Amino acid sequence: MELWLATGNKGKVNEYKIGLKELADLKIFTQADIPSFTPRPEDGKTFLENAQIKARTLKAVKSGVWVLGEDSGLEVEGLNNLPGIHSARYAGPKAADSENIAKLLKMMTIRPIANRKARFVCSTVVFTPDGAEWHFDGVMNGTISTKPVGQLGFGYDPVFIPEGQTQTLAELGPGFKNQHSHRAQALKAFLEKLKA
Ligand code: ITT
Repeated sequence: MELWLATGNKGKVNEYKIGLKELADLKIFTQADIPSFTPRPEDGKTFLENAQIKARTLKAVKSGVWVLGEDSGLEVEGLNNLPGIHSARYAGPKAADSENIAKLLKMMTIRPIANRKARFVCSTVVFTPDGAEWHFDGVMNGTISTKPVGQLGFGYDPVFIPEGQTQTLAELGPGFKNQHSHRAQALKAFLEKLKA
Protein backbone atom coordinates (compact mmCIF):
# COMPACT_ATOMS: atom_id res chain seq x y z
CA MET A 1 0.00 0.00 0.00
CA GLU A 2 1.41 3.37 -1.05
CA LEU A 3 0.22 6.25 1.16
CA TRP A 4 1.00 9.88 0.42
CA LEU A 5 0.71 12.32 3.34
CA ALA A 6 -0.28 15.88 2.44
CA THR A 7 1.75 17.48 5.20
CA GLY A 8 4.97 19.36 5.73
CA ASN A 9 4.90 18.72 9.50
CA LYS A 10 7.57 16.18 10.49
CA GLY A 11 5.98 15.65 13.90
CA LYS A 12 2.78 14.50 12.24
CA VAL A 13 4.70 12.24 9.83
CA ASN A 14 6.47 10.50 12.75
CA GLU A 15 3.13 9.82 14.40
CA TYR A 16 1.61 8.45 11.17
CA LYS A 17 4.57 6.09 10.78
CA ILE A 18 4.06 4.74 14.32
CA GLY A 19 0.26 4.68 14.14
CA LEU A 20 0.17 2.76 10.85
CA LYS A 21 3.05 0.36 11.50
CA GLU A 22 0.72 -2.64 11.66
CA LEU A 23 0.26 -2.29 7.87
CA ALA A 24 3.16 -4.54 6.87
CA ASP A 25 3.32 -3.57 3.20
CA LEU A 26 2.93 0.18 3.82
CA LYS A 27 5.20 2.68 2.05
CA ILE A 28 4.78 6.26 3.25
CA PHE A 29 5.64 9.29 1.13
CA THR A 30 4.94 12.97 1.74
CA GLN A 31 4.49 16.08 -0.36
CA ALA A 32 8.19 16.78 0.27
CA ASP A 33 8.94 13.85 -2.07
CA ILE A 34 7.58 15.97 -4.95
CA PRO A 35 10.12 18.80 -5.40
CA SER A 36 7.73 20.96 -7.45
CA PHE A 37 4.81 20.59 -4.99
CA THR A 38 3.26 23.85 -3.81
CA PRO A 39 0.70 23.65 -0.99
CA ARG A 40 -2.47 25.70 -1.41
CA PRO A 41 -3.39 28.31 1.24
CA GLU A 42 -5.41 26.79 4.08
CA ASP A 43 -8.34 29.16 3.73
CA GLY A 44 -11.09 26.80 4.88
CA LYS A 45 -13.35 27.75 7.80
CA THR A 46 -13.20 24.37 9.53
CA PHE A 47 -10.65 21.63 10.24
CA LEU A 48 -12.45 19.43 7.70
CA GLU A 49 -12.37 22.05 4.95
CA ASN A 50 -8.64 22.57 5.47
CA ALA A 51 -7.98 18.82 5.51
CA GLN A 52 -9.89 18.57 2.21
CA ILE A 53 -7.82 21.39 0.69
CA LYS A 54 -4.59 19.58 1.63
CA ALA A 55 -5.72 16.14 0.45
CA ARG A 56 -7.25 17.42 -2.80
CA THR A 57 -4.16 19.47 -3.68
CA LEU A 58 -1.90 16.44 -3.34
CA LYS A 59 -4.38 14.12 -5.04
CA ALA A 60 -4.35 16.45 -8.07
CA VAL A 61 -0.71 15.46 -8.67
CA LYS A 62 -0.78 11.89 -7.23
CA SER A 63 -3.65 9.85 -8.58
CA GLY A 64 -4.11 6.09 -8.21
CA VAL A 65 -2.52 5.98 -4.73
CA TRP A 66 -3.76 6.51 -1.16
CA VAL A 67 -3.64 10.21 -0.15
CA LEU A 68 -4.24 11.56 3.37
CA GLY A 69 -4.60 15.20 4.42
CA GLU A 70 -4.98 16.27 8.02
CA ASP A 71 -5.89 19.50 9.73
CA SER A 72 -5.59 19.66 13.48
CA GLY A 73 -5.31 22.16 16.28
CA LEU A 74 -5.85 23.15 19.86
CA GLU A 75 -9.12 24.63 21.15
CA VAL A 76 -8.91 26.37 24.54
CA GLU A 77 -12.28 26.93 26.22
CA GLY A 78 -11.21 30.08 28.08
CA LEU A 79 -10.05 31.61 24.78
CA ASN A 80 -13.34 30.95 22.97
CA ASN A 81 -11.77 27.87 21.36
CA LEU A 82 -8.76 29.71 19.93
CA PRO A 83 -6.23 29.08 18.48
CA GLY A 84 -8.35 26.40 16.68
CA ILE A 85 -7.73 26.24 12.94
CA HIS A 86 -5.06 28.95 13.40
CA SER A 87 -2.95 26.80 15.77
CA ALA A 88 0.08 26.42 13.47
CA ARG A 89 0.33 30.17 12.84
CA TYR A 90 -1.03 31.56 16.13
CA ALA A 91 2.02 33.79 16.75
CA GLY A 92 2.57 34.66 13.06
CA PRO A 93 2.91 33.13 9.58
CA LYS A 94 6.27 31.42 10.23
CA ALA A 95 5.93 31.01 13.98
CA ALA A 96 8.00 28.33 15.72
CA ASP A 97 6.26 25.98 18.17
CA SER A 98 7.93 27.80 21.09
CA GLU A 99 6.53 31.15 19.86
CA ASN A 100 3.01 29.75 19.56
CA ILE A 101 3.25 28.35 23.08
CA ALA A 102 4.55 31.68 24.42
CA LYS A 103 1.64 33.52 22.81
CA LEU A 104 -0.89 31.03 24.16
CA LEU A 105 0.41 31.31 27.73
CA LYS A 106 0.52 35.11 27.43
CA MET A 107 -3.07 35.26 26.18
CA MET A 108 -4.09 33.26 29.23
CA THR A 109 -2.48 35.73 31.63
CA ILE A 110 -3.43 39.08 30.03
CA ARG A 111 -6.93 38.57 31.37
CA PRO A 112 -6.39 35.76 33.85
CA ILE A 113 -8.36 32.80 32.61
CA ALA A 114 -9.61 30.34 35.19
CA ASN A 115 -10.94 27.87 32.63
CA ARG A 116 -7.86 26.09 31.25
CA LYS A 117 -9.83 23.22 29.71
CA ALA A 118 -8.75 22.46 26.15
CA ARG A 119 -8.95 19.84 23.44
CA PHE A 120 -6.87 18.74 20.52
CA VAL A 121 -8.93 18.16 17.39
CA CYS A 122 -7.86 16.16 14.32
CA SER A 123 -9.74 15.92 11.05
CA THR A 124 -8.39 13.64 8.33
CA VAL A 125 -9.46 13.22 4.72
CA VAL A 126 -8.35 10.08 2.89
CA PHE A 127 -8.62 9.46 -0.84
CA THR A 128 -8.60 5.81 -1.86
CA PRO A 129 -6.70 4.88 -5.05
CA ASP A 130 -10.02 4.83 -6.94
CA GLY A 131 -10.95 8.31 -5.72
CA ALA A 132 -13.44 7.67 -2.87
CA GLU A 133 -13.21 10.26 -0.06
CA TRP A 134 -13.18 9.03 3.56
CA HIS A 135 -13.25 11.18 6.74
CA PHE A 136 -11.87 10.24 10.16
CA ASP A 137 -11.79 12.47 13.26
CA GLY A 138 -10.39 12.44 16.77
CA VAL A 139 -10.52 14.59 19.90
CA MET A 140 -8.35 14.53 23.03
CA ASN A 141 -9.48 16.48 26.12
CA GLY A 142 -7.14 18.01 28.65
CA THR A 143 -5.97 21.23 30.30
CA ILE A 144 -3.31 23.85 29.57
CA SER A 145 -0.39 23.90 32.01
CA THR A 146 1.00 27.18 33.35
CA LYS A 147 4.44 26.59 31.81
CA PRO A 148 5.97 24.34 29.14
CA VAL A 149 7.33 21.04 30.49
CA GLY A 150 8.94 18.13 28.58
CA GLN A 151 10.93 17.67 25.40
CA LEU A 152 9.01 15.04 23.39
CA GLY A 153 6.55 15.48 20.53
CA PHE A 154 5.84 18.77 18.77
CA GLY A 155 3.56 21.81 18.70
CA TYR A 156 1.67 22.45 21.93
CA ASP A 157 2.61 19.09 23.50
CA PRO A 158 4.69 20.79 26.27
CA VAL A 159 1.64 22.67 27.62
CA PHE A 160 -1.11 20.04 27.17
CA ILE A 161 -1.99 17.76 30.10
CA PRO A 162 -4.40 15.03 28.92
CA GLU A 163 -7.48 14.34 31.05
CA GLY A 164 -6.64 11.92 33.87
CA GLN A 165 -2.87 12.61 33.64
CA THR A 166 -0.54 14.82 35.68
CA GLN A 167 2.18 15.24 33.03
CA THR A 168 2.21 17.03 29.68
CA LEU A 169 2.19 15.17 26.35
CA ALA A 170 5.82 16.25 25.92
CA GLU A 171 6.65 14.30 29.10
CA LEU A 172 4.34 11.34 28.45
CA GLY A 173 5.87 10.80 25.00
CA PRO A 174 4.97 8.72 21.95
CA GLY A 175 3.92 5.60 23.91
CA PHE A 176 1.01 7.53 25.43
CA LYS A 177 0.31 9.83 22.52
CA ASN A 178 0.10 7.16 19.87
CA GLN A 179 -2.49 5.31 21.93
CA HIS A 180 -4.68 8.19 23.07
CA SER A 181 -4.22 11.29 20.93
CA HIS A 182 -6.70 12.95 18.59
CA ARG A 183 -4.51 11.75 15.69
CA ALA A 184 -4.29 8.20 17.09
CA GLN A 185 -8.10 8.05 17.26
CA ALA A 186 -8.49 9.15 13.64
CA LEU A 187 -5.83 6.64 12.59
CA LYS A 188 -7.53 3.80 14.47
CA ALA A 189 -10.79 4.59 12.64
CA PHE A 190 -8.89 4.55 9.33
CA LEU A 191 -7.35 1.17 10.16
CA GLU A 192 -10.77 -0.22 11.11
CA LYS A 193 -12.23 0.96 7.80
CA LEU A 194 -9.36 -0.66 5.91
CA LYS A 195 -10.10 -3.98 7.64
CA ALA A 196 -13.88 -3.75 7.07
P1 ITT B 1 0.53 20.73 7.54
O1 ITT B 1 -0.58 21.74 7.28
O2 ITT B 1 1.60 20.76 6.51
O3 ITT B 1 0.00 19.36 7.81
P2 ITT B 1 0.78 22.19 10.00
O4 ITT B 1 1.68 22.08 11.19
O5 ITT B 1 0.62 23.56 9.40
O6 ITT B 1 1.29 21.18 8.90
P3 ITT B 1 -1.99 22.22 10.71
O7 ITT B 1 -2.31 23.34 9.80
O8 ITT B 1 -2.93 21.05 10.80
O9 ITT B 1 -0.59 21.57 10.37
O10 ITT B 1 -1.77 22.85 12.15
C1 ITT B 1 -1.73 21.99 13.23
C2 ITT B 1 -1.08 22.72 14.40
O11 ITT B 1 -1.81 22.38 15.60
C3 ITT B 1 0.33 22.20 14.59
O12 ITT B 1 1.28 22.98 13.88
C4 ITT B 1 0.48 22.30 16.10
O13 ITT B 1 0.81 23.62 16.44
C5 ITT B 1 -0.92 21.99 16.59
N1 ITT B 1 -1.07 20.53 16.81
C6 ITT B 1 -1.82 19.67 16.08
N2 ITT B 1 -1.66 18.42 16.54
C7 ITT B 1 -0.80 18.50 17.56
C8 ITT B 1 -0.23 17.55 18.42
O14 ITT B 1 -0.48 16.26 18.29
N3 ITT B 1 0.60 17.98 19.36
C9 ITT B 1 0.88 19.28 19.49
N4 ITT B 1 0.41 20.25 18.72
C10 ITT B 1 -0.43 19.86 17.74
